[in-house]
Amino acid sequence: MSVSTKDIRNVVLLGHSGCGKTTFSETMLFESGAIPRRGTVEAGSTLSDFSSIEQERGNSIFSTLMHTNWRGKKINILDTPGSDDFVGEVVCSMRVADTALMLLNSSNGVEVGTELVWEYIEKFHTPTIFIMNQVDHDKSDFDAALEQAQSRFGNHVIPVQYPLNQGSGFNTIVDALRMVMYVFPEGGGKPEKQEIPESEIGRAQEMHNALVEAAAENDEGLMERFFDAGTLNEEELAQGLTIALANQQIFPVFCCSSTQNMGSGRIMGFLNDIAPSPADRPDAPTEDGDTMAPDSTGPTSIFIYKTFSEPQVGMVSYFKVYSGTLKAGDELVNMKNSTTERFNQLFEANGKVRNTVDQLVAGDIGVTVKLKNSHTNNTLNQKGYNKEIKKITFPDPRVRTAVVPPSKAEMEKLMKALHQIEEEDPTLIIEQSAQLKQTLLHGQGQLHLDILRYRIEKVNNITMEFEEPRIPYRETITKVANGSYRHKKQSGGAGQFGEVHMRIEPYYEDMPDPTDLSVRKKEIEDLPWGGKLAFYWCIVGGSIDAKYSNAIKKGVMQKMEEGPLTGSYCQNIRVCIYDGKMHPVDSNDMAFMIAAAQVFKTEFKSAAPQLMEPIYDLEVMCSDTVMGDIMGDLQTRRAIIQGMDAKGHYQIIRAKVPLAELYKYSSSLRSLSQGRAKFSRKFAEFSPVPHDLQQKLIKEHEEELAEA
Ligand SMILES: Nc1nc2c(ncn2[C@@H]2O[C@H](COP(=O)(O)OP(=O)(O)O)[C@@H](O)[C@H]2O)c(=O)[nH]1
Ligand SMILES: [Mg+2]
Repeated sequence: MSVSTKDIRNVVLLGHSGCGKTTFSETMLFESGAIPRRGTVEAGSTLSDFSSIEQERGNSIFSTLMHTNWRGKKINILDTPGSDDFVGEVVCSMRVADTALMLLNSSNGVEVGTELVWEYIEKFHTPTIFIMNQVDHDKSDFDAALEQAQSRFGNHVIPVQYPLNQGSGFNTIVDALRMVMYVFPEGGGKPEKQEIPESEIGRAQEMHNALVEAAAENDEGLMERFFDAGTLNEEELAQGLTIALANQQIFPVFCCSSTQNMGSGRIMGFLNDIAPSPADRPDAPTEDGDTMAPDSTGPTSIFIYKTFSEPQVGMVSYFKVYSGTLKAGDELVNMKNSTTERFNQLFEANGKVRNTVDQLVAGDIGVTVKLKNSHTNNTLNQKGYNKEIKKITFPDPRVRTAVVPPSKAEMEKLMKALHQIEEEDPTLIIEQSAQLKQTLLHGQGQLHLDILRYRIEKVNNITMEFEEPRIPYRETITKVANGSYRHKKQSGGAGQFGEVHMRIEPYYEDMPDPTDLSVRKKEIEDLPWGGKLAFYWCIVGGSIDAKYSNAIKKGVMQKMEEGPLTGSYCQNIRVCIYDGKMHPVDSNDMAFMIAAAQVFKTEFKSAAPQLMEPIYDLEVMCSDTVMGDIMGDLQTRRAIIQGMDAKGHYQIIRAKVPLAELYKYSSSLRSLSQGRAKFSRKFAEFSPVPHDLQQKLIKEHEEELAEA
C-alpha cells in the first residue's frame, strides 16, 4: 500500500518530561489498531521506549519513529524525550515533523520542558496543537493550565475542548468545535456522542464562537461570510482552521487521558482533517538559499535526520523523503562525500519493529539499514540532482567533562566507541585538548554524559571514568620589561652561541611604535587560540643577523604555547628584539631559539603577569519558588548578576560566571530546582583571575613540574 503525500501527517510529540508523551503515542497506536494491546512506561513495554536504557530508567532518552493509519491517513509519530539533556533528539525530530502536539500535564501547566521546546516551535514555525493530558489525575486543573498557557504563549491558544469531570472519575469531554459531548466507556476507547447538557451550553457556545472567529480571521473570503451570516458552516470552519493552524494563528487545545485512553481518537481526527500534510507546508529550504518542493514525481531526494546503531543490525538511518519517490533498490548519491548508497531495503518503523515497504513518497519518513558512509544532516539524491536540504543546527554544548585516561589499548577502543556515538549524536563533541592535555567531552547536561558512559559500559564493555576538566586559562602581562639572555655552550666540537635582548609589553590594537627603538620589520600574528603576538625586529648595526629572526620568533612562540606561569597559552604580547650578539662560528638557529625562549620566560615573569580565565554568559530560567536558592548558589560561584526578567510565570536570570565555577552546574541546578529550571551558557570573554587564585594556580603548576 502506498499513500500519497497529501495523506501523510508527520507529528512530533513534545513536552516536559513525564507529561505523558510516550503513553500518548502508545494510546494513538492502540486506538488506531496498530497494536493489539497497550504497554506502559512503568512495565517498560511501550513501543516507543524500546531501548534497554530507557526501560531501565523508565523514561525516554531517544526520539522514536512510529506510524499508524487512521481513517485513510498515514500518521508518522515522533516521540521525543522531554529533558534538555536530550534536546538534540527533539531538534532533529522537529525538523522533519509538520505538526507538533505539545502535551501539558494538566496538574502542572507550563513547565520548563514546555518552555524549552516552545523556543523551537517559534523557530521552526511548526503548527502546534496543545493537549492537556492527565485530566483523570486527582490534581488536574484544566482551567489553570489553560490560563498559564494563554498568558505565556498568547491569545492564539484557544480551547477546542474541556473536561466535564476531571479527576479520578473522569470520562466526559465537551467538544466546542463539533458542539457535542463525548462520554467514554470504562477503559476508554470509542466514546458515546451525547448532546451538551443545558448547564454547559453557555460555556460551549462561547468557546465555539471564539473558534469560529479565529477560523475566519485569516482569510478575507471567510471573514466576509462570517460577517454576513454571523457564523461559518462546517466546511468553511475547517478551511479557516486549516489556514490558522498552518500559520500559528491558532494553537487549539484538546484534553485527554492517555492512561485511560480517552480523547486520542478525536485528536487523530483533527490531525487528519485540519493539520497540514507535507504538501501544505512551505517548501523545504536548501543550502543554496533555494527551496525543494515535496513533489512525489520530482527527482528523488532524501535527508537523514537521525542515525542509531543497533546491536546485530549496525547503523540504522532515519530519513525523510523531501522530493520524488524512493523505491527499494534505488541508488542515491550522498551530497557531502559523493558516496553512492544503495537502498536495498526500505522500512516503516514502529519503534524497533520494522516492516519492509516497496517505496516511500515525498513527505514520508522511513528507515533503512547498512548505508556505508552517510550520517545525520546528509542529503542523498538521485544521480545528477544536486540540491542539499538545509542542515540542522544543534544547540551549543552546556557541560564538559574530562575522561580519565585508561590504558593505551583501552584508550583506542574507547575513542573508537566515542567517535561512533559522536556520529549518531551531534550534540556530543569530543575534543583532544593539546593545551589541557585531556580528552574532553562536551554535552548538553550531566545526565547526557552519564547516559553516554552507561552506554559505553553496557554496549561496548569499556569502563569510562570522568574527572574534572582543566580550565583553558590564558596568560598575559600588564607592564613592560627589558632583558637579555646569552646561550653559550662549549662542549667538544662545534659550540653554541646566541645572545638576545628583548623588550616585552602588553599588546593592544593600534599601539604606537616604540620611540626609542628603530623598528625594521613588524609581524603581527593572529594566534590560533585567540589574541595576538606582535614581533618587532629592531636590530641596528647588524648585532644579530636578520637570518636568525625566524629562530628567535620560534623561541618566543614556544613559550607563548606553554606559558611561563601555568603552561597555558599566552596572548596579546608585543616583543621587540633590539640588540644581541653573534659568534662567527658557534651561532646557529638552535642557539638563538633557546636564548629567545629563556629571555621571554624571565621577562614575562617580571612584567606583572596576569592569568586570564574564560567567562561565560549564563542564562537561567526558573520558577519564582526556586529563584532565591538559585541566586544564592550563583553568588558562591563568583557570578556577576547582569539582570533579571520575567517571562510568563518564569524568571530569567542573566549572569557572567567563570567557567571554573560551572563544573557540574547542570546537576546542581537540577537538584536545587527539582527540575524546575533550565540554563544555557555561551563563552563571553577572558578576564583576569583574582590574585589569590592566580597564586594558587601558579603554585600548583610548579608542583606539577617538580613532580614530572
Ligand atoms: N493519571 C495519568 N497518568 C499518566 C497519563 N499519561 C501518562 N501518565 C503517567 O505519567 C508518567 C509519565 O508518562 P510518560 O508517557 O513516560 O511521559 P513522557 O516523559 O512525556 O513520555 C507515567 O507514569 C505514566 O503512566 C494520564 O493521562 N493520566
Ligand atoms: Mg517519553
